[in-house]
Amino acid sequence: MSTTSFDNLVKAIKKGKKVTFFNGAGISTSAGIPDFRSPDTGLYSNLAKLNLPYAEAVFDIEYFREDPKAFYTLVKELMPGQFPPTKFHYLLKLFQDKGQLKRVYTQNIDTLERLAGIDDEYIVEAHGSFASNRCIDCKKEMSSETVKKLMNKGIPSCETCDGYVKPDIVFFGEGLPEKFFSCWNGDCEDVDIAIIAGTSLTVHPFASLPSEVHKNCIRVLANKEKVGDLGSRKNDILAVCGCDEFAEKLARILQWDVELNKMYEDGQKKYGKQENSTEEKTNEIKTKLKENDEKDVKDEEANENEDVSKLVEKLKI
Ligand code: CNA
Repeated sequence: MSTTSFDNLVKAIKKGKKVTFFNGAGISTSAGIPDFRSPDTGLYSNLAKLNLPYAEAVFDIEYFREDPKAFYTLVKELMPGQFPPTKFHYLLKLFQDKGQLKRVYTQNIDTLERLAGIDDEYIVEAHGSFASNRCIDCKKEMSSETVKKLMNKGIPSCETCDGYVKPDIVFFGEGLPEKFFSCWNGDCEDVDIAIIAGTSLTVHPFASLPSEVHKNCIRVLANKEKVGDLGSRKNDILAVCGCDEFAEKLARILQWDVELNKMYEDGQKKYGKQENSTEEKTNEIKTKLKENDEKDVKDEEANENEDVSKLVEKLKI
């Protein structure tokens, strides 16, 4: 990833051109959420324990009707609320703040774009999200709180018709949300800069979006491997690297790095796992030692009192 290869991208951004993002699971792996297809760490390579007939069955609506257990085992691992947004997510937020975000098309269901502060009008969750849930038969909605409660007892099922309930994430065999089509119809001709990140570009129709943008569009791939037809057009830029590394590099060139780091650190404090600081740990240890010292003093006093009582008893005899 050389700096000169970024020249056209940086010039276009400085001219005020807007950016459209096309995201996949790879933008969230550094937050701790596994993607589908990375060897060893991806969900598909870790599904053996679920005894599925084939890996994709876990997100297949017909298989879910037969046996929803595998899906709900995974849900516990993927459920939002456990993961903080990454540097890449905050790069999108920076583009929004600068007025240069056109749209974020995401295949992700983890809602981390929202958590990073991207407004609803910019986000197209092509494969739905965990934000809402409904019965697969009568379509009655169920709140996420109720789903979480019922999940502790087994598979959530509808209070009205007893059908299984699932989050509104799009399974194989289901249609994409209307917003995906309406936004893309309007945006398609109008994408000047496309950043395609963290996706294997294998799930259609999403996978074909980057090839539908106009010929003069600057298409940038930020991914650990080369995917799709990226690299086949003269304006294409290939950044074959981690998404966060890409975000850091672009922010540095645009001199947005201080803002990016601040946003990321604030996000870690707000949504990251709360590791106690060294100072807090030292204070905890000091408090424990003090408590132990006080207990020792009390024990000694108790022993002394016991000795005195025994002596008094003896003297009585
Ligand atoms: P995928 O097929 O698993 O591909 C991920 C791609 O990202 C691969 O090309 C990897 O090489 C690449 N990659 C992984 N980590 C990084 C990284 N740190 N930096 C750069 N590149 C990286 O996932 P897709 O998104 O292409 O597949 C579409 C599926 C995945 C959608 O239906 C999603 O719903 C589904 N999914 C979403 C999540 C999530 O919401 N976080 C997690 C797992 C799967």
